[in-house]
Amino acid sequence: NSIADGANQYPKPEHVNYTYGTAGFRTLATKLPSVLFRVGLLAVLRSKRLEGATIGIMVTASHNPEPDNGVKLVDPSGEMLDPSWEPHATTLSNCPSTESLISTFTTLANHLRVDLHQPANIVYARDTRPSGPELIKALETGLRVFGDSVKINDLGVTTTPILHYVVKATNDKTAEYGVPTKEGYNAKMAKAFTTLIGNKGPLAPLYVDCANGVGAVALKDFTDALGDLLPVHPLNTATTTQGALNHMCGADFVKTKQALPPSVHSSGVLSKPGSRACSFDGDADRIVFYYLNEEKANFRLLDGDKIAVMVAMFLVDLVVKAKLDEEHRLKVGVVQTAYANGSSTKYLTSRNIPVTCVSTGVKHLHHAAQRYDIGVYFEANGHGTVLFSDSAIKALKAASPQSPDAANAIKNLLAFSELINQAVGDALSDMLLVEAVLAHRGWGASDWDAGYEDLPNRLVKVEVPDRSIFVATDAERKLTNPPGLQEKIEEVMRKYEMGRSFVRPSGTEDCVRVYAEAKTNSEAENLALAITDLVR
Ligand code: 16G
Ligand code: ZN
Repeated sequence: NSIADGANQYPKPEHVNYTYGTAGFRTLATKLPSVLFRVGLLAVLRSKRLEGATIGIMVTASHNPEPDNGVKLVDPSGEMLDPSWEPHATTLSNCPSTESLISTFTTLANHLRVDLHQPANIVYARDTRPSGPELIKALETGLRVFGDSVKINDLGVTTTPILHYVVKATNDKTAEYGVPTKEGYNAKMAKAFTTLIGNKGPLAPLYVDCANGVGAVALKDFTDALGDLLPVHPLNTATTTQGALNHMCGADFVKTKQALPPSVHSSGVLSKPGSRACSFDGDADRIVFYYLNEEKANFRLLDGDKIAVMVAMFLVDLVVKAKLDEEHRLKVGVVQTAYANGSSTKYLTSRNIPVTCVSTGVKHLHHAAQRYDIGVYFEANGHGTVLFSDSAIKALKAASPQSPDAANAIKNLLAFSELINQAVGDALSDMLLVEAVLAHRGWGASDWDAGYEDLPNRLVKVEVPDRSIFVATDAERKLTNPPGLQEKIEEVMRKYEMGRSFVRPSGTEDCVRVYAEAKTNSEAENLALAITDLVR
Protein backbone atom coordinates (compact mmCIF):
# COMPACT_ATOMS: atom_id res chain seq x y z
CA ASN A 1 0.00 0.00 0.00
CA SER A 2 1.22 3.48 -0.82
CA ILE A 3 0.33 6.98 0.28
CA ALA A 4 -1.61 7.34 -2.96
CA ASP A 5 -3.80 4.30 -2.31
CA GLY A 6 -4.62 5.42 1.23
CA ALA A 7 -5.18 9.03 0.22
CA ASN A 8 -7.58 7.94 -2.52
CA GLN A 9 -9.41 5.72 -0.08
CA TYR A 10 -9.73 8.61 2.41
CA PRO A 11 -10.13 11.80 0.34
CA LYS A 12 -10.31 15.15 2.11
CA PRO A 13 -13.84 16.53 2.08
CA GLU A 14 -14.14 19.82 0.22
CA HIS A 15 -14.78 23.09 2.03
CA VAL A 16 -13.47 21.87 5.35
CA ASN A 17 -10.54 23.62 6.98
CA TYR A 18 -8.83 21.72 9.77
CA THR A 19 -6.69 23.10 12.58
CA TYR A 20 -4.60 21.18 15.07
CA GLY A 21 -5.53 23.16 18.17
CA THR A 22 -5.30 22.82 21.96
CA ALA A 23 -7.22 19.57 21.79
CA GLY A 24 -5.65 18.26 18.57
CA PHE A 25 -8.14 17.89 15.72
CA ARG A 26 -11.73 17.87 16.86
CA THR A 27 -14.95 18.03 14.84
CA LEU A 28 -17.85 15.90 13.61
CA ALA A 29 -16.58 12.32 13.29
CA THR A 30 -17.82 12.07 9.69
CA LYS A 31 -15.32 14.75 8.68
CA LEU A 32 -12.36 12.97 10.19
CA PRO A 33 -11.33 9.83 8.23
CA SER A 34 -8.91 11.69 5.93
CA VAL A 35 -7.43 13.43 8.96
CA LEU A 36 -6.83 10.12 10.74
CA PHE A 37 -5.06 8.69 7.70
CA ARG A 38 -2.79 11.73 7.57
CA VAL A 39 -2.18 11.77 11.32
CA GLY A 40 -0.91 8.21 10.87
CA LEU A 41 1.62 9.49 8.33
CA LEU A 42 2.71 12.33 10.59
CA ALA A 43 3.08 10.13 13.67
CA VAL A 44 5.38 7.84 11.71
CA LEU A 45 7.42 10.84 10.55
CA ARG A 46 7.77 12.05 14.12
CA SER A 47 8.77 8.63 15.43
CA LYS A 48 11.32 8.13 12.65
CA ARG A 49 12.66 11.63 13.25
CA LEU A 50 13.20 10.65 16.90
CA GLU A 51 14.98 7.42 15.92
CA GLY A 52 12.07 5.14 16.64
CA ALA A 53 10.93 6.64 19.95
CA THR A 54 7.34 5.63 20.63
CA ILE A 55 4.67 8.19 19.67
CA GLY A 56 1.10 7.99 20.97
CA ILE A 57 -2.16 8.67 19.13
CA MET A 58 -5.43 9.16 21.02
CA VAL A 59 -8.78 9.12 19.23
CA THR A 60 -11.28 10.97 21.40
CA ALA A 61 -13.42 14.08 21.61
CA SER A 62 -13.33 14.18 25.40
CA HIS A 63 -16.41 15.98 26.77
CA ASN A 64 -17.90 16.78 23.35
CA PRO A 65 -21.20 15.20 22.23
CA GLU A 66 -21.18 11.68 20.87
CA PRO A 67 -21.27 12.53 17.11
CA ASP A 68 -17.95 14.39 17.46
CA ASN A 69 -14.57 12.79 17.53
CA GLY A 70 -10.97 13.92 17.48
CA VAL A 71 -7.35 12.89 17.46
CA LYS A 72 -4.21 14.08 19.14
CA LEU A 73 -0.58 13.04 19.22
CA VAL A 74 1.49 12.27 22.30
CA ASP A 75 5.25 12.85 22.36
CA PRO A 76 7.75 10.27 23.71
CA SER A 77 7.88 11.91 27.16
CA GLY A 78 4.14 11.32 27.48
CA GLU A 79 3.45 15.04 26.98
CA MET A 80 1.40 16.67 24.23
CA LEU A 81 2.92 16.89 20.73
CA ASP A 82 5.71 19.47 20.52
CA PRO A 83 3.97 22.71 19.49
CA SER A 84 6.44 23.25 16.64
CA TRP A 85 4.91 20.19 14.93
CA GLU A 86 1.30 21.34 15.27
CA PRO A 87 1.46 23.38 12.04
CA HIS A 88 2.72 20.28 10.18
CA ALA A 89 -0.37 18.41 11.33
CA THR A 90 -2.56 21.27 10.14
CA THR A 91 -0.78 21.48 6.78
CA LEU A 92 -1.02 17.75 6.03
CA SER A 93 -4.68 17.59 7.00
CA ASN A 94 -5.59 20.39 4.58
CA CYS A 95 -3.88 19.13 1.41
CA PRO A 96 -6.77 19.16 -1.07
CA SER A 97 -5.68 16.25 -3.27
CA THR A 98 -3.68 13.03 -3.27
CA GLU A 99 -0.94 14.69 -5.33
CA SER A 100 -0.60 17.64 -3.01
CA LEU A 101 -0.57 15.32 0.00
CA ILE A 102 2.28 13.28 -1.46
CA SER A 103 4.34 16.30 -2.41
CA THR A 104 3.70 18.04 0.93
CA PHE A 105 4.61 14.89 2.82
CA THR A 106 7.85 14.52 0.85
CA THR A 107 8.78 18.17 1.35
CA LEU A 108 8.03 17.89 5.04
CA ALA A 109 10.13 14.75 5.45
CA ASN A 110 13.06 16.49 3.76
CA HIS A 111 12.63 19.74 5.59
CA LEU A 112 12.45 17.96 8.95
CA ARG A 113 15.44 15.81 7.99
CA VAL A 114 13.60 12.55 8.58
CA ASP A 115 15.46 9.39 7.61
CA LEU A 116 12.64 7.18 6.35
CA HIS A 117 14.80 4.08 6.88
CA GLN A 118 14.61 4.59 10.63
CA PRO A 119 12.20 2.37 12.56
CA ALA A 120 8.98 3.81 13.99
CA ASN A 121 6.92 2.81 17.02
CA ILE A 122 3.33 3.88 17.49
CA VAL A 123 0.86 3.17 20.28
CA TYR A 124 -2.77 4.18 19.92
CA ALA A 125 -6.12 4.00 21.66
CA ARG A 126 -9.66 5.26 21.34
CA ASP A 127 -12.53 6.17 23.63
CA THR A 128 -15.98 4.49 23.51
CA ARG A 129 -17.47 6.60 20.68
CA PRO A 130 -19.24 4.53 18.01
CA SER A 131 -17.22 6.32 15.31
CA GLY A 132 -13.95 5.09 16.87
CA PRO A 133 -13.44 1.80 14.98
CA GLU A 134 -13.86 3.39 11.51
CA LEU A 135 -11.41 6.16 12.39
CA ILE A 136 -8.90 3.67 13.78
CA LYS A 137 -9.09 1.83 10.43
CA ALA A 138 -8.19 5.05 8.60
CA LEU A 139 -5.35 5.63 11.03
CA GLU A 140 -4.00 2.09 10.57
CA THR A 141 -4.08 2.56 6.80
CA GLY A 142 -1.76 5.54 7.29
CA LEU A 143 0.55 3.58 9.57
CA ARG A 144 0.72 0.64 7.14
CA VAL A 145 2.04 2.76 4.30
CA PHE A 146 5.52 2.28 5.73
CA GLY A 147 5.35 -1.51 5.94
CA ASP A 148 7.42 -3.40 8.46
CA SER A 149 9.43 -0.39 9.58
CA VAL A 150 6.47 0.62 11.77
CA LYS A 151 5.66 -1.35 14.90
CA ILE A 152 2.21 -0.75 16.30
CA ASN A 153 0.67 -1.33 19.71
CA ASP A 154 -3.13 -1.06 19.76
CA LEU A 155 -4.42 -0.40 23.29
CA GLY A 156 -8.03 -0.68 22.17
CA VAL A 157 -10.63 1.22 24.19
CA THR A 158 -8.69 3.12 26.86
CA THR A 159 -8.61 6.51 28.56
CA THR A 160 -6.42 9.35 27.34
CA PRO A 161 -4.21 9.34 30.48
CA ILE A 162 -3.55 5.60 30.21
CA LEU A 163 -2.35 6.14 26.64
CA HIS A 164 -0.05 8.95 27.85
CA TYR A 165 1.25 6.69 30.63
CA VAL A 166 1.99 3.83 28.26
CA VAL A 167 3.86 6.15 25.88
CA LYS A 168 6.00 7.56 28.71
CA ALA A 169 6.66 4.15 30.27
CA THR A 170 7.52 2.57 26.90
CA ASN A 171 10.13 5.23 26.22
CA ASP A 172 11.62 5.11 29.73
CA LYS A 173 14.58 2.86 29.12
CA THR A 174 15.43 2.68 32.84
CA ALA A 175 12.02 1.04 33.34
CA GLU A 176 11.71 3.06 36.56
CA TYR A 177 8.49 4.78 35.58
CA GLY A 178 6.51 1.55 35.38
CA VAL A 179 5.45 -1.39 33.26
CA PRO A 180 4.17 0.02 29.93
CA THR A 181 0.72 -1.57 30.01
CA LYS A 182 -2.70 -0.73 31.43
CA GLU A 183 -2.17 -3.48 34.02
CA GLY A 184 1.21 -2.00 34.88
CA TYR A 185 -0.39 1.38 35.47
CA ASN A 186 -3.16 -0.04 37.65
CA ALA A 187 -0.68 -2.05 39.70
CA LYS A 188 1.52 1.00 40.18
CA MET A 189 -1.38 3.17 41.37
CA ALA A 190 -2.84 0.42 43.57
CA LYS A 191 0.50 -0.09 45.30
CA ALA A 192 1.05 3.63 45.93
CA PHE A 193 -2.52 4.12 47.15
CA THR A 194 -2.23 1.15 49.51
CA THR A 195 1.01 2.60 50.92
CA LEU A 196 -0.70 5.96 51.47
CA ILE A 197 -3.89 4.66 53.03
CA GLY A 198 -2.38 1.84 55.08
CA ASN A 199 -4.62 1.13 58.05
CA LYS A 200 -6.70 4.28 57.43
CA GLY A 201 -8.93 2.18 55.14
CA PRO A 202 -11.40 1.10 54.06
CA LEU A 203 -12.51 4.65 53.26
CA ALA A 204 -16.06 5.98 53.03
CA PRO A 205 -17.88 5.03 49.80
CA LEU A 206 -17.28 7.25 46.80
CA TYR A 207 -19.80 7.72 43.96
CA VAL A 208 -18.23 8.19 40.55
CA ASP A 209 -20.11 9.59 37.54
CA CYS A 210 -18.26 8.09 34.57
CA ALA A 211 -20.05 10.25 31.94
CA ASN A 212 -21.09 6.98 30.24
CA GLY A 213 -17.61 6.93 28.80
CA VAL A 214 -14.35 5.07 28.83
CA GLY A 215 -13.68 6.09 32.43
CA ALA A 216 -16.25 3.45 33.42
CA VAL A 217 -14.05 0.76 31.89
CA ALA A 218 -10.85 2.09 33.44
CA LEU A 219 -12.49 2.49 36.84
CA LYS A 220 -13.75 -1.09 36.84
CA ASP A 221 -10.31 -2.44 35.85
CA PHE A 222 -8.66 -0.36 38.53
CA THR A 223 -11.03 -1.23 41.38
CA ASP A 224 -10.64 -4.91 40.50
CA ALA A 225 -6.89 -4.42 40.96
CA LEU A 226 -7.23 -2.38 44.17
CA GLY A 227 -9.58 -4.47 46.31
CA ASP A 228 -11.74 -3.02 49.12
CA LEU A 229 -9.58 -0.13 50.32
CA LEU A 230 -11.86 2.38 48.58
CA PRO A 231 -15.48 1.30 48.04
CA VAL A 232 -16.24 2.88 44.68
CA HIS A 233 -19.80 3.06 43.31
CA PRO A 234 -19.74 3.80 39.59
CA LEU A 235 -22.67 5.75 38.08
CA ASN A 236 -23.37 6.53 34.42
CA THR A 237 -21.53 3.55 33.02
CA ALA A 238 -23.73 2.99 29.92
CA THR A 239 -20.86 2.96 27.43
CA THR A 240 -22.85 1.22 24.69
CA THR A 241 -26.14 3.12 24.97
CA GLN A 242 -26.50 5.36 21.94
CA GLY A 243 -26.36 9.07 22.75
CA ALA A 244 -25.55 8.58 26.43
CA LEU A 245 -21.92 9.71 26.35
CA ASN A 246 -21.51 13.05 28.19
CA HIS A 247 -25.25 13.58 27.97
CA MET A 248 -26.50 15.42 31.07
CA CYS A 249 -23.57 14.06 33.07
CA GLY A 250 -19.81 14.16 33.37
CA ALA A 251 -17.30 16.73 34.61
CA ASP A 252 -18.03 19.32 31.92
CA PHE A 253 -21.76 19.24 32.59
CA VAL A 254 -21.24 19.65 36.35
CA LYS A 255 -18.69 22.45 36.01
CA THR A 256 -20.59 24.47 33.41
CA LYS A 257 -24.04 24.01 34.90
CA GLN A 258 -22.73 24.17 38.47
CA ALA A 259 -25.27 21.48 39.26
CA LEU A 260 -25.66 17.76 39.92
CA PRO A 261 -26.20 15.51 36.92
CA PRO A 262 -29.93 14.65 37.05
CA SER A 263 -29.01 10.96 37.23
CA VAL A 264 -26.91 11.52 40.34
CA HIS A 265 -29.62 13.67 41.86
CA SER A 266 -32.37 11.11 41.31
CA SER A 267 -30.19 8.24 42.55
CA GLY A 268 -30.32 9.92 45.95
CA VAL A 269 -26.78 8.80 46.77
CA LEU A 270 -25.77 12.25 47.98
CA SER A 271 -28.61 12.73 50.40
CA LYS A 272 -26.83 10.75 53.10
CA PRO A 273 -24.86 13.26 55.22
CA GLY A 274 -21.14 13.16 54.50
CA SER A 275 -21.51 11.60 51.05
CA ARG A 276 -19.37 12.88 48.24
CA ALA A 277 -19.20 12.17 44.54
CA CYS A 278 -17.06 13.01 41.57
CA SER A 279 -17.52 13.23 37.80
CA PHE A 280 -15.08 12.20 35.07
CA ASP A 281 -15.29 13.58 31.56
CA GLY A 282 -15.69 11.43 28.41
CA ASP A 283 -12.02 10.38 28.16
CA ALA A 284 -11.31 10.48 31.91
CA ASP A 285 -8.67 13.19 31.98
CA ARG A 286 -10.80 15.65 33.97
CA ILE A 287 -12.43 15.34 37.38
CA VAL A 288 -14.53 17.51 39.69
CA PHE A 289 -15.95 16.58 43.09
CA TYR A 290 -19.14 17.76 44.79
CA TYR A 291 -21.46 17.15 47.73
CA LEU A 292 -24.66 18.53 49.20
CA ASN A 293 -24.34 21.03 51.98
CA GLU A 294 -25.88 19.55 55.13
CA GLU A 295 -28.23 22.29 56.27
CA LYS A 296 -29.72 23.30 52.94
CA ALA A 297 -28.82 20.39 50.69
CA ASN A 298 -27.22 22.99 48.40
CA PHE A 299 -24.98 21.73 45.64
CA ARG A 300 -21.34 22.49 46.43
CA LEU A 301 -18.71 22.14 43.71
CA LEU A 302 -15.12 21.13 44.48
CA ASP A 303 -13.45 21.91 41.15
CA GLY A 304 -9.88 21.93 39.86
CA ASP A 305 -9.04 25.02 41.93
CA LYS A 306 -10.25 23.38 45.12
CA ILE A 307 -8.20 20.27 44.29
CA ALA A 308 -5.07 22.34 43.57
CA VAL A 309 -5.34 24.29 46.81
CA MET A 310 -5.94 21.26 49.02
CA VAL A 311 -3.20 19.20 47.37
CA ALA A 312 -0.63 22.02 47.38
CA MET A 313 -1.25 22.83 51.05
CA PHE A 314 -0.92 19.18 51.94
CA LEU A 315 2.30 18.66 49.98
CA VAL A 316 3.82 21.77 51.58
CA ASP A 317 3.03 20.30 55.00
CA LEU A 318 4.66 17.01 54.03
CA VAL A 319 7.78 18.80 52.77
CA VAL A 320 8.04 20.68 56.06
CA LYS A 321 7.52 17.47 58.06
CA ALA A 322 10.14 15.71 55.97
CA LYS A 323 12.64 18.27 57.37
CA LEU A 324 14.81 18.14 54.33
CA ASP A 325 17.70 20.54 55.01
CA GLU A 326 17.31 24.10 53.74
CA GLU A 327 19.29 23.36 50.63
CA HIS A 328 16.78 20.70 49.67
CA ARG A 329 13.70 22.48 50.97
CA LEU A 330 11.61 21.56 47.98
CA LYS A 331 9.62 24.36 46.48
CA VAL A 332 5.95 23.55 45.95
CA GLY A 333 4.25 25.86 43.44
CA VAL A 334 0.85 26.03 41.78
CA VAL A 335 0.04 26.76 38.14
CA GLN A 336 -3.38 28.12 37.22
CA THR A 337 -5.08 29.85 34.30
CA ALA A 338 -7.08 33.06 34.25
CA TYR A 339 -10.19 30.95 34.90
CA ALA A 340 -8.97 30.07 38.41
CA ASN A 341 -11.33 31.57 40.93
CA GLY A 342 -9.79 34.71 42.43
CA SER A 343 -10.38 33.35 45.93
CA SER A 344 -8.19 30.32 45.26
CA THR A 345 -5.30 32.45 44.02
CA LYS A 346 -5.63 34.79 46.99
CA TYR A 347 -5.73 31.87 49.41
CA LEU A 348 -2.52 30.39 48.02
CA THR A 349 -0.56 33.62 47.80
CA SER A 350 -1.57 34.65 51.32
CA ARG A 351 0.00 31.37 52.47
CA ASN A 352 3.21 32.05 50.57
CA ILE A 353 2.64 29.40 47.96
CA PRO A 354 3.87 30.75 44.63
CA VAL A 355 1.27 30.83 41.86
CA THR A 356 2.00 31.09 38.14
CA CYS A 357 -0.76 32.03 35.70
CA VAL A 358 -0.50 30.71 32.14
CA SER A 359 -2.67 30.46 29.02
CA THR A 360 -5.49 27.92 28.81
CA GLY A 361 -4.56 24.40 27.70
CA VAL A 362 -2.81 21.55 29.46
CA LYS A 363 0.49 21.93 27.61
CA HIS A 364 0.99 25.44 29.00
CA LEU A 365 0.26 24.41 32.57
CA HIS A 366 2.43 21.32 32.29
CA HIS A 367 5.47 23.25 31.13
CA ALA A 368 5.12 25.90 33.80
CA ALA A 369 4.74 23.24 36.49
CA GLN A 370 8.03 21.67 35.43
CA ARG A 371 9.78 24.76 36.74
CA TYR A 372 8.92 23.91 40.36
CA ASP A 373 10.41 21.06 42.44
CA ILE A 374 6.84 19.97 43.02
CA GLY A 375 4.48 21.66 40.58
CA VAL A 376 0.75 21.38 41.17
CA TYR A 377 -1.29 22.38 38.14
CA PHE A 378 -5.03 22.39 37.63
CA GLU A 379 -7.44 24.17 35.35
CA ALA A 380 -10.65 25.12 37.12
CA ASN A 381 -12.44 22.66 34.81
CA GLY A 382 -10.61 19.73 36.42
CA HIS A 383 -7.66 19.04 34.09
CA GLY A 384 -4.51 18.67 36.13
CA THR A 385 -1.84 16.76 37.94
CA VAL A 386 1.27 17.19 40.11
CA LEU A 387 4.79 16.99 38.69
CA PHE A 388 7.79 15.95 40.78
CA SER A 389 11.11 17.09 39.29
CA ASP A 390 13.94 14.57 38.94
CA SER A 391 15.95 16.48 41.50
CA ALA A 392 13.04 16.41 43.96
CA ILE A 393 12.81 12.63 43.62
CA LYS A 394 16.56 12.34 44.02
CA ALA A 395 16.52 14.49 47.16
CA LEU A 396 13.67 12.43 48.62
CA LYS A 397 15.43 9.15 47.90
CA ALA A 398 18.75 10.37 49.29
CA ALA A 399 17.33 11.97 52.45
CA SER A 400 18.35 10.55 55.82
CA PRO A 401 15.39 11.39 58.06
CA GLN A 402 16.12 12.14 61.72
CA SER A 403 12.73 11.11 63.12
CA PRO A 404 9.97 8.60 62.40
CA ASP A 405 7.75 11.55 61.45
CA ALA A 406 10.20 12.79 58.87
CA ALA A 407 10.70 9.27 57.52
CA ASN A 408 6.96 8.90 57.18
CA ALA A 409 6.61 12.20 55.34
CA ILE A 410 9.31 11.18 52.88
CA LYS A 411 7.73 7.80 52.33
CA ASN A 412 4.38 9.50 51.65
CA LEU A 413 5.84 12.07 49.27
CA LEU A 414 7.44 9.27 47.26
CA ALA A 415 4.17 7.33 47.26
CA PHE A 416 2.34 10.43 45.96
CA SER A 417 4.87 10.75 43.15
CA GLU A 418 4.02 7.16 42.18
CA LEU A 419 0.27 7.59 42.54
CA ILE A 420 0.09 10.72 40.40
CA ASN A 421 0.30 10.47 36.62
CA GLN A 422 3.46 12.39 35.65
CA ALA A 423 2.59 12.51 31.95
CA VAL A 424 -0.82 14.19 32.04
CA GLY A 425 -3.76 14.68 34.40
CA ASP A 426 -5.83 11.55 34.99
CA ALA A 427 -9.31 11.58 36.53
CA LEU A 428 -8.66 8.19 38.12
CA SER A 429 -5.27 9.04 39.58
CA ASP A 430 -6.51 12.49 40.68
CA MET A 431 -9.49 10.83 42.35
CA LEU A 432 -7.12 8.68 44.39
CA LEU A 433 -4.94 11.70 45.13
CA VAL A 434 -7.92 13.58 46.57
CA GLU A 435 -9.07 10.55 48.55
CA ALA A 436 -5.58 10.01 49.97
CA VAL A 437 -5.25 13.64 51.06
CA LEU A 438 -8.73 13.63 52.63
CA ALA A 439 -7.86 10.41 54.50
CA HIS A 440 -4.60 11.88 55.80
CA ARG A 441 -6.27 15.08 56.89
CA GLY A 442 -9.18 13.16 58.37
CA TRP A 443 -11.49 15.41 56.36
CA GLY A 444 -14.88 15.03 54.73
CA ALA A 445 -15.97 17.06 51.71
CA SER A 446 -17.24 19.98 53.81
CA ASP A 447 -13.90 20.29 55.69
CA TRP A 448 -12.14 20.42 52.34
CA ASP A 449 -14.63 23.02 51.09
CA ALA A 450 -14.18 25.21 54.18
CA GLY A 451 -10.74 26.51 53.10
CA TYR A 452 -12.05 29.40 51.02
CA GLU A 453 -15.30 30.54 49.44
CA ASP A 454 -15.41 30.84 45.65
CA LEU A 455 -16.24 34.28 44.30
CA PRO A 456 -19.49 34.13 42.33
CA ASN A 457 -18.63 33.87 38.64
CA ARG A 458 -20.06 33.61 35.15
CA LEU A 459 -18.74 32.21 31.90
CA VAL A 460 -20.47 33.44 28.76
CA LYS A 461 -20.03 32.15 25.22
CA VAL A 462 -20.31 34.98 22.70
CA GLU A 463 -20.68 34.34 18.99
CA VAL A 464 -18.91 37.00 16.97
CA PRO A 465 -18.47 37.43 13.22
CA ASP A 466 -14.68 37.02 13.41
CA ARG A 467 -13.02 35.84 16.60
CA SER A 468 -9.53 36.20 15.10
CA ILE A 469 -9.64 39.94 15.78
CA PHE A 470 -9.52 39.17 19.51
CA VAL A 471 -5.89 38.86 20.55
CA ALA A 472 -5.08 38.08 24.16
CA THR A 473 -1.86 38.62 26.09
CA ASP A 474 -0.57 38.29 29.66
CA ALA A 475 -1.73 34.67 30.07
CA GLU A 476 -4.99 35.65 28.35
CA ARG A 477 -5.91 38.13 31.08
CA LYS A 478 -5.84 41.12 28.73
CA LEU A 479 -6.64 41.95 25.12
CA THR A 480 -4.25 43.80 22.83
CA ASN A 481 -6.80 43.81 20.02
CA PRO A 482 -9.34 45.18 19.03
CA PRO A 483 -7.72 48.50 19.93
CA GLY A 484 -9.24 50.23 22.95
CA LEU A 485 -11.40 47.33 24.08
CA GLN A 486 -9.19 46.40 27.03
CA GLU A 487 -9.42 49.94 28.44
CA LYS A 488 -13.20 49.77 28.21
CA ILE A 489 -13.26 46.39 29.95
CA GLU A 490 -11.16 47.74 32.79
CA GLU A 491 -13.32 50.80 33.14
CA VAL A 492 -16.40 48.59 33.62
CA MET A 493 -14.53 46.21 35.93
CA ARG A 494 -13.60 48.99 38.30
CA LYS A 495 -17.27 49.61 39.07
CA TYR A 496 -17.65 46.17 40.67
CA GLU A 497 -16.41 45.20 44.09
CA MET A 498 -13.78 42.48 43.63
CA GLY A 499 -14.68 42.55 39.95
CA ARG A 500 -12.45 40.73 37.51
CA SER A 501 -13.22 39.93 33.93
CA PHE A 502 -11.37 38.89 30.81
CA VAL A 503 -12.17 38.05 27.22
CA ARG A 504 -10.38 35.46 25.09
CA PRO A 505 -11.02 33.71 21.79
CA SER A 506 -11.81 30.03 22.30
CA GLY A 507 -9.21 27.57 21.09
CA THR A 508 -11.78 24.84 20.46
CA GLU A 509 -14.97 26.53 19.28
CA ASP A 510 -15.88 29.38 16.97
CA CYS A 511 -16.65 31.87 19.74
CA VAL A 512 -15.23 34.30 22.25
CA ARG A 513 -15.46 33.56 25.97
CA VAL A 514 -16.22 36.15 28.62
CA TYR A 515 -15.36 35.35 32.22
CA ALA A 516 -16.49 37.55 35.09
CA GLU A 517 -16.34 37.28 38.84
CA ALA A 518 -17.40 39.68 41.57
CA LYS A 519 -18.40 39.86 45.19
CA THR A 520 -22.02 38.84 44.77
CA ASN A 521 -23.95 36.66 42.37
CA SER A 522 -25.85 39.54 40.83
CA GLU A 523 -22.71 41.64 40.44
CA ALA A 524 -20.95 38.75 38.67
CA GLU A 525 -24.00 38.44 36.41
CA ASN A 526 -24.12 42.14 35.64
CA LEU A 527 -20.41 42.38 35.04
CA ALA A 528 -20.56 39.44 32.60
CA LEU A 529 -23.46 41.08 30.77
CA ALA A 530 -21.75 44.46 30.59
CA ILE A 531 -18.54 42.97 29.19
CA THR A 532 -20.51 40.81 26.74
CA ASP A 533 -22.14 44.00 25.44
CA LEU A 534 -18.70 45.50 24.83
CA VAL A 535 -17.58 42.43 22.88
CA ARG A 536 -20.62 42.12 20.61
C1 16G B 1 -8.92 22.11 25.49
C2 16G B 1 -7.84 21.89 26.52
C3 16G B 1 -8.34 22.28 27.89
C4 16G B 1 -8.87 23.69 27.89
C5 16G B 1 -9.90 23.87 26.80
C6 16G B 1 -10.26 25.33 26.64
C7 16G B 1 -6.18 20.13 26.62
C8 16G B 1 -5.92 18.66 26.68
N1 16G B 1 -7.45 20.49 26.56
O1 16G B 1 -9.99 21.24 25.69
O2 16G B 1 -7.26 22.16 28.78
O3 16G B 1 -9.45 24.00 29.12
O4 16G B 1 -9.35 23.45 25.57
O5 16G B 1 -11.19 25.45 25.62
O6 16G B 1 -5.26 20.94 26.62
P1 16G B 1 -11.52 26.85 24.96
O7 16G B 1 -10.25 27.38 24.36
O8 16G B 1 -12.57 26.55 23.97
O9 16G B 1 -12.01 27.76 26.05
ZN1 ZN C 1 -11.03 15.08 28.44
